[in-house]
Order: sequence, then structure tokens, then C-alpha cells
Amino acid sequence: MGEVAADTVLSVGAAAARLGVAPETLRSWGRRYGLMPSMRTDGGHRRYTSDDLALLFRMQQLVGGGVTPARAARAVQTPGSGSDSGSDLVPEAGPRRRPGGPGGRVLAVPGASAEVRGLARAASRLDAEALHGILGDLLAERGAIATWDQVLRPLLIAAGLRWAQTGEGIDIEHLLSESTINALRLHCGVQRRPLPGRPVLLSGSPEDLHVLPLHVIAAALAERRTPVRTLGARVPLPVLESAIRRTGASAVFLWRQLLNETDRLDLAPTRPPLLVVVGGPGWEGVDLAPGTRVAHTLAEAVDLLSSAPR
Ligand code: B12
Repeated sequence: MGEVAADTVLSVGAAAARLGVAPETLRSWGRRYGLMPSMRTDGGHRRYTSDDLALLFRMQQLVGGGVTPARAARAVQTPGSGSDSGSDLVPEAGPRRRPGGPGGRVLAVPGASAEVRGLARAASRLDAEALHGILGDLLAERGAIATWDQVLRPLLIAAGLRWAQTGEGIDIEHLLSESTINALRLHCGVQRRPLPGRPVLLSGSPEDLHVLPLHVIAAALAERRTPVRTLGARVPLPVLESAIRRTGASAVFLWRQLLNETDRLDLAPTRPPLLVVVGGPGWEGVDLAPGTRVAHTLAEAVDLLSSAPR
């Protein structure tokens, strides 16, 4: 197995992330087949131990190989059958599924945590439901900044590298991006209402489709109850200037991933003045207007934007 430390004690979300299945799948395995977490915290929350997780890994392998969940659950719970339980089981019907899903290998994320590897498996199977569920739970447990830095960034970098090295995996990149945006939006929606005041505008650059950092900033600001408007990808500068005027924004953040755009950024002056923050590798060598701040990390961007006078 190799993925489970002897003293592992995990919440449903963390266990699901390690397995690369939706948290709801684990809940239903518990309800239907008795594969429940065997520990409870002092506060009454259920927790999976390393032994529970070993059973779940085996269960997932069998189900992934085409065995029905009911048969797989019986096999893994048979007393004394050991970690090889179920090895004589054959798929109910159809061809055996490969772990990478149709046509693909599992996305490699060298040196990654067990959770990142679990998510990589879900992404490689194009399992949007699992990705969305796992990300939702991680966001609720850790918040937007930690989920981005610890989990999403390593995964996205691996997806980008795979594409650069093999030309493959654009489907994985798209699915991962969509699931990430969906989970981040949902996370925004469950926060307390933003405090009143001038909003922060988040914008992509004119020729650039890359906007994930905007959505993660929006989620981190929503946690801080800062009002936000996310404009999304490919926003022409005159459109951005008009949105700044119409919303009375306190600050604007521009993400630029790609290098091949204009070499100047000079937004029309506003009254009251606007905090302009830029982030992303695409700003290298660009002539920025005086006063423009450059954020190098998500946390830095969030700190700057949430401190703009509202
Ligand atoms: C997701 C993704 C896509 C998605 C975007 C979906 C969406 N809605 O955003 C899709 C599939 C649409 C896409 C399209 C393309 N992509 Co793309 N994509 C990516 C991927 C995997 C993640 C992008 C991302 O969000 N990066 C943000 C984080 C994860 O990157 P990072 O390296 O950790 O971040 C650095 C900093 O930005 C900073 N940082 C990290 N997080 C944050 C957050 C904030 C707020 C701040 C301020 C700083 C910060 O720290 C790091 C050190 O510099 C990257 C791989 C990568 N490594 O970025 C490729 C990547 C950016 N894409 C690339 C390319 C070439 C393309 C395409 C041209 C071709 C293609 N792959 O299909 C098209 C471009 C179309 C266009 N006109 O825009 C290249 C760019 C190469 C280059 N040097 O310019 C990359 C790097 C892949 C690669 N390894 O080659 N892409």
C-alpha cells in the first residue's frame, strides 16, 4: 500500500482526497456496506484510521477493476482474508478499467502528498464528480489559500508539464480547471455575505484564457467578507476601465499568464484612486504605471487587495 502511515486519522474529506473518490462515495460506502470510520473525536466527529483506509483502498481497487461495490465490500470485510481479499473476484461485465481511465495514464506528480496523488488519480479518470467533491471538502477544511498552495498548484503544474512534454492531457487540464472553478464558486457561495463597500475587481488579460488565480482570489476574499466582482478571461482594457468606473472599485487585480501581450499597462486615473495589483508570469518585462503593485503569491495578492480602503 505504502500510502497510509500507521497513525493516520482522517476526516471524510481528507480520506476521500487520498483515495481520489468523492466524499459522498465514502459516505455511501459507510451507509450501504458498513465501511464506516472506526474512530470518533472528542467532539463526536467520525475519523478513518490507517486500518480503515487500507480497507477503503482495497475496495476502491476492486470497484475500479469492475467488481460491484456490494461484492467488493463483502470481500474486503471478510474476517482473516488479509490485504489480498477479493483478489479472486472478477469484473461483473465488460473490460477491466485501467486506473488512468479510458486512454490515459495517471497524471504523475513527483514528490506529491497522498492527497495530491489521490486528486491526480481522479483527474486522470476525468472524474469531475470526485474532483468537485474532494475540492469542496478541502476548501471547507483548509480554506482557499492552503488548498491552492498545497493541493491545486502542484496538480496544475503537473498537468501543464504533462502537456508540454507529451502534448497529451488537455482534456484533464480542462476538466481540472472547470472542477476547480465550480468548487471555488460554491465555496464563495457558502461564506457569510460580503461587508458593504466598494468591491475588488478581478480581471483576466485580453488574449489570455488562464483565469484560475482570479477564482481562488475571489474565494479567499469571500472568506474575508470582502466584496468582489470577477470579470473572467479575455477582458479588453477599455472594458475593464468602464467596469472600474461603473462599480466604483476599490482595487483591481489583473492576472496575466502568457508573455505575448502588450508591453504597457496604464489604466485611466480614477477618483477616488484605485489600487492596481498585477500577478502572474506574463507581466515580466511589462512597463507598469507608477504605484502598480506586483503580487508574487496568492497570499500576497489577497493581503494587498483586502487592505484597499473601502
Ligand atoms: C489550467 C491551464 C490552462 C487552462 C486554463 C483554464 C482556465 N480557466 O484558467 C486551458 C486548458 C484553457 C489552457 C490553455 C492554454 N495553455 Co495553459 N495551462 C494551464 C496550467 C495547467 C495552470 C494555469 C494556472 O492556473 N497557473 C497558476 C499556477 C498553478 O502556476 P504556478 O507556476 O504555480 O505560479 C507561479 C506564479 O504565478 C506564482 N503564483 C502561483 N499561484 C499564484 C496566485 C496568485 C494570485 C499570484 C499573484 C501568484 C501566484 O507562483 C508561481 C511562481 O511563478 C498551466 C501550467 C502552469 N504551471 O501554470 C498551463 C500553461 C500556463 N499553459 C500553457 C499553454 C502554452 C497554453 C496554451 C497556449 C496551449 C494549451 N496548453 O492548450 C493555451 C493558451 C490559450 C490562451 N490564449 O490563453 C503553458 C504556458 C507556457 C508559457 N511559458 O507561456 C503552461 C505553463 C503549460 C506548460 N507547462 O507549458 N491552459
